Amino acid sequence: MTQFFKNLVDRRSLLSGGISLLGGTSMLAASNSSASSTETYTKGMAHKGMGQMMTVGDVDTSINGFDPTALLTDWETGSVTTDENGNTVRTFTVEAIDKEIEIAPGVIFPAWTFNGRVPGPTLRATEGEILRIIFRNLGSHPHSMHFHGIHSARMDGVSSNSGLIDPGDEYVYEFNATPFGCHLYHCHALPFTRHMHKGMYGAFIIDPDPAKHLDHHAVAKSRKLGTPENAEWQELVMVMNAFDTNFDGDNEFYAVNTVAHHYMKHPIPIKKSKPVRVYLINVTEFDPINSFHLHANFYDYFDHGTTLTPTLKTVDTIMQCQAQRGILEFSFKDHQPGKYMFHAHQAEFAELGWMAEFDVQEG
Ligand SMILES: [Cu+2]
Repeated sequence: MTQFFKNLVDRRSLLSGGISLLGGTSMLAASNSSASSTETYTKGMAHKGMGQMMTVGDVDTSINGFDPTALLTDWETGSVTTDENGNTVRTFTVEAIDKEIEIAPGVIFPAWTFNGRVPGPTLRATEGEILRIIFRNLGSHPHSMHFHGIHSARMDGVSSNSGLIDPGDEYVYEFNATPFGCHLYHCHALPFTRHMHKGMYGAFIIDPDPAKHLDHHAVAKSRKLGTPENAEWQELVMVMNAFDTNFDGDNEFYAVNTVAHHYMKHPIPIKKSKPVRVYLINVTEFDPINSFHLHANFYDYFDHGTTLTPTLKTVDTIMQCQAQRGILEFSFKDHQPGKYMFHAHQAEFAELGWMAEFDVQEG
């Protein structure tokens, strides 16, 4: 048995027969504890629809304190002041907090979070601003914030420079918002895999300043939050993540924005008249790549979001390695209303949680 198939069986065994080990109460719809995991999987595919190959029940988002549907659009823009030189200073406050979260119905994961949620807050700024991030460690382990962006060594959030911030301590990161794009931040404490997969990551979006991009002025304005041009779009942030619930170095659950199959049970409403822009980030540990496949449609892709013209045109599938990210733009304006699926094209990831739907509506 290759390592790949061994892992597959291990993970399916856990889901079909061993979920109680996790303290969980729900099962996959296709599970059958009297059958082997392989038999269960085969029977499930033969006799049950794809729609039933998912977790049963729903996560109580009020107990989690965050709702994956709300996470799609809750941009954290911080507070804005002007310094003595007339520069815009945007300040965010981020706290590291240990927290148990429910990642699938009945499956509790001991997360380390930024601001009590996974992914952490979606920090959003405009190109050229001075950013100040006040980071407080209220958790039980030393942590840091490492931003993907351009900054000095002291602001890099790795142990050899600004260092790790001990529990109870505070550090202020400060740097300029550049380059514009779809970025991320994450804890850079070692062991890196542990701190990442425990939930310490979030989206970091820098909107282009239209005044700096007269050659692509209209596009730049549409990317800048708060403009009338931006309001014409439906913007969504999606962080592809996964959880190793038994700490064996393999993921048991996959998702966009943490909760397995959330957007299958709560499809994302889309007005067909408005174009869609997805800020997509992959933070999945243990698997080398993740992917995004859209059904019945194609999109333009902006790798890292650092350009105002697409780096890939008319594609329906892209892949991202860990920390890679990009912007997807597409439209359903000529489609019939209805449910349109999107998911990782690794079928295993989809069945273990990374499967979702848009609910395209008139309007
Ligand atoms: Cu950490």
